[in-house]
Amino acid sequence: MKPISRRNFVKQSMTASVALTTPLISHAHFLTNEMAPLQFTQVLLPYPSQALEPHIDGLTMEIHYGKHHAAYIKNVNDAITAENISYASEKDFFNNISKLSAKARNNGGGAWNHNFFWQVMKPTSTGPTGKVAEAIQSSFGSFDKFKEVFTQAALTRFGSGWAWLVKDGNSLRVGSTPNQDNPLMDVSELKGSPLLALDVWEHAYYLKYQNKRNEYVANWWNVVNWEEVAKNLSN
Ligand code: MN3
Repeated sequence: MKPISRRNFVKQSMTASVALTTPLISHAHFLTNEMAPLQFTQVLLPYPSQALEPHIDGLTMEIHYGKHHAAYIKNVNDAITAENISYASEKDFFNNISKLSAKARNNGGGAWNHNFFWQVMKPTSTGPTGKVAEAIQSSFGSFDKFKEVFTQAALTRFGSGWAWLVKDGNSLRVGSTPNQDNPLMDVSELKGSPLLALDVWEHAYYLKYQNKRNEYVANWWNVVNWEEVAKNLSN
């Protein structure tokens, strides 16, 4: 091997340091991209649109997911761009929702709530087990009592909105929110970490149940994904 002169050594070190700098620059660029404005994305429907029948019909699911939810996603992202909203996460976005426009609030809620809703449903519900069953028992006394309280929240929400089961500190609570508000929003009376949600907008049930929200809610228990609720509880 040819001995390296001091001059050559300096030259080679400089080349090496340039080479080292290159990935650092592209890494910095990557970080900059990551801090680009928050964008909401629509989750894939975890099952075919007919999979929740007979409790929730396929056509309702197609319109609900493909039209209503898709529109919330598009509109919240439009609002984020138009209003230069620059929160780094969905959590920060909802934490500061009182400072944002009605368009951002309604569509941001619509985007997030439906992403959550699709995932807390599945074709065959098995009922709560393990820690979820224990938490429901200790907060509500029994599963039947919890169902009664949740059903009441869903039926007494006047007009459009959502019923929720949330974790609030060490206990579980049930409540409802109007329109597309959710318990992550700083404006929400009901606060906590969402475990389960039910959409009680007429668009969620009208084709099959018309004005009978009570039948929709009663049948919806057959499609609750308790494994997902357990996952939300452990987060
Ligand atoms: Mn809906």
